[in-house]
Amino acid sequence: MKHKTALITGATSGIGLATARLFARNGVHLILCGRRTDRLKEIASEVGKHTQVHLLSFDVRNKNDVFELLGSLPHPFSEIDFLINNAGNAHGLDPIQDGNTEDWDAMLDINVKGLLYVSKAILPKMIERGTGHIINIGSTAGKEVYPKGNVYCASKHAVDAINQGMRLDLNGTGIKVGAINPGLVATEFSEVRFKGNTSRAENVYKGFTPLQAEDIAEVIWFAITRPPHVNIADLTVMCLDQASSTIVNKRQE
Ligand code: NDP
Ligand code: 8X3
Repeated sequence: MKHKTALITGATSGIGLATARLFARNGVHLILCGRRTDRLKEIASEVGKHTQVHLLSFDVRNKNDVFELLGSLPHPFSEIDFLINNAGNAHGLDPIQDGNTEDWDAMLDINVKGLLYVSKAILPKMIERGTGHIINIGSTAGKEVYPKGNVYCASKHAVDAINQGMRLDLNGTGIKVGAINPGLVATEFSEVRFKGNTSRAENVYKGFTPLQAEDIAEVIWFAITRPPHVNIADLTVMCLDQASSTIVNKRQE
């Protein structure tokens, strides 16, 4: 592939990090985003051996930072070919009646509004250039609702709707829009959901073989390397042991 530039949100761990590594090995120039600056620097020194890297440390909830930082990207990073809207997490796993309102705010502000802010900041240049590709990382939680998943599922259903809405509104602009919806992937996701309770987090992925972040990175790579006339609009990926959000073939250990 000719030299291209990708902006990846949530590049400091999990799916975003695996995607950064894969893109770098393939020579894609990278704008890597996340809040943890120390991690961004470590990752830059690793992937910087393969490609050019620009780091941006900000919280996607901070509208001013999003528009200021993404609106003043230095050349040659200002022309973005691929936007990977990946930053996000679940916060808590509680019945709706016991839900923590701060968790609700975090999920809706990060997973939904953060994705919208970043997209709005990047879109004008893509429209001007008549080309670009947005990959929205949704979830099986955006396709069905599971017990105690309430607001996280709502945030990912919103990503599903935004993905469809973007594709409708951007039709004719030359910009591709598609969602990749993973099932269970062993990342830091559950550690964040359970607020650092590692044994509870590890338990989520015990007794079966979950997806790895690299599996999703490869699917993203597949999506962005299709011929110009092909757009992967919406793709769900689960591990062999998962049939739905609630049906997972777990061995007793
Ligand atoms: P991780 O926790 O490993 O990664 C989450 C990433 O999002 C981190 O890089 C984190 O960076 C970033 N992030 C979180 N909050 C913010 C914020 N406020 N501002 C900027 N960046 C933020 O989880 P995953 O890799 O699993 O998650 C990536 C995406 O995949 C999410 O959208 C998640 O919902 C989705 N997903 C995950 C699945 C799974 O089972 N793991 C399944 C389906 C979808 P930092 O903390 O440095 O800011
Ligand atoms: C992450 C998958 O099932 O933990 O989006 O919600 S799940």
